Amino acid sequence: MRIPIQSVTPATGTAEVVGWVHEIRDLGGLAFFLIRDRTGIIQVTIVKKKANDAVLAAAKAVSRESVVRVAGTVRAIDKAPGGRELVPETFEILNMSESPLPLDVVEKVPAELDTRLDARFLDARRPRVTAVFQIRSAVMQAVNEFFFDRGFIHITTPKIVAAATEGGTELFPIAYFDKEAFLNQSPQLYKQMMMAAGFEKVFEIGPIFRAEEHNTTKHLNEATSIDIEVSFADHYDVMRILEDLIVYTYAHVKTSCTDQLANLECTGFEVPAAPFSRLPYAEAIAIAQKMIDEPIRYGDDISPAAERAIGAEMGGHYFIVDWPTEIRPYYAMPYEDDPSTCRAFDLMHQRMELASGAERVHRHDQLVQQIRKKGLNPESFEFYLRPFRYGMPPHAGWGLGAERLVMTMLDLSNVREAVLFPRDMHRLVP
Ligand code: AMO
Repeated sequence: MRIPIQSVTPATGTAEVVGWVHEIRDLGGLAFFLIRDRTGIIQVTIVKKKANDAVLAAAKAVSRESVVRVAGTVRAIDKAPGGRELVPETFEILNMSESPLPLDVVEKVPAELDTRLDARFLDARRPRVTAVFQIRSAVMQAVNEFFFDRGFIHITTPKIVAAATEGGTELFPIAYFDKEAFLNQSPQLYKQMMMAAGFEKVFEIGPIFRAEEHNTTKHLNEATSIDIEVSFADHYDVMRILEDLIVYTYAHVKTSCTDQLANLECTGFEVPAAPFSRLPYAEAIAIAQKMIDEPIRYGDDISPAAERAIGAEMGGHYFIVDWPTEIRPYYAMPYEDDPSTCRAFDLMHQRMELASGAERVHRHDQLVQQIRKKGLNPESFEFYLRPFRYGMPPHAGWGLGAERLVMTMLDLSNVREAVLFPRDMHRLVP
């Protein structure tokens, strides 16, 4: 019976493993094969004088990255990975790989990201890349646990929609029979509608589509958004949920992904401490004005350079709060005493924005007015506005980018590293 390579020890006595031929070293009388599965690597040692003919024939024929099944005796040896080696009695080629490989799986030859993404199935065989996606999976597990533990209802909302959520320009139009339709930019309108349904606490993890013509290291045209909406809550309440989630997720990764973190050399991996600081937007702008040359004024969006300068000053995770109403979406609730600022926030990591959220406008008349103020037509939002006329509770929520969360957690240089098959302006295949 096959066992995961990670569990093979000299104490096992004999073992059968399946995996890929990671490396081949033929020293004449002696041949070494490294066999890799998703759990680890084991050395297979063949002493040619002692091995049987079938083993010798397979060992001679096999190419790198072929799939093999090897069974034999396990022996302790200092120099091999994991302090053990497998001396085979059988060596079976399950599927031979072509040569040369489009990408070197052994990480001696660093490849360009584009080459790696073109051959993602091979790239993902590299232990470092496997580690990223194992950690991403652990992040998703933690996020789901966190919300289920707190009584959230998991929802799934449509990705084919009739109207823009976040405003007009960044939409992908699609052919939908005889109707005009788009890929959804955010579950925003639908998660809010579920507050009118009385669901009270909902979460969704799903794709969002942004037709942004940004070719940067932190923008994707298809991203994964972790969204929540909570009734009878204000923006402070959902900020606390957000920082608790970040802490919970980091802590889960720290305890459940020690091997993967070691593999990625994330030696300084630290679980952040909540509460995160709350920096008013006006102060964030003042920091940027001090630190960078480009002109920036109160009421401007925070530019990438400003984001970096503020991040350098603040470090770690922090919130920017009390935004000018003018630069936030129509659904953000203005403060009663000063409607020029609103109950919106961004969660920042030193390197970039991770999440946006707000307490929402829940009164129908005020919402219609705010939609008009943004130059949008309330008629195209009728399906969204309707629930606000029949008992919409006060509510708040946020959206957190899953890829940016993983990227900043693991200090990856490009957000594409955190996506199996990224979609950007130049990449639609594979
Ligand atoms: P926003 O548009 O700020 O807010 O998106 C929320 C978070 O989603 C991630 N994100 C992206 N990640 C990679 N590439 C992109 N192109 C991209 N666009 C967004 C970011 C961002 O912080 N409806 C609101 C949320 C709310 O108020 O509940 C919204 O979508 O990490």
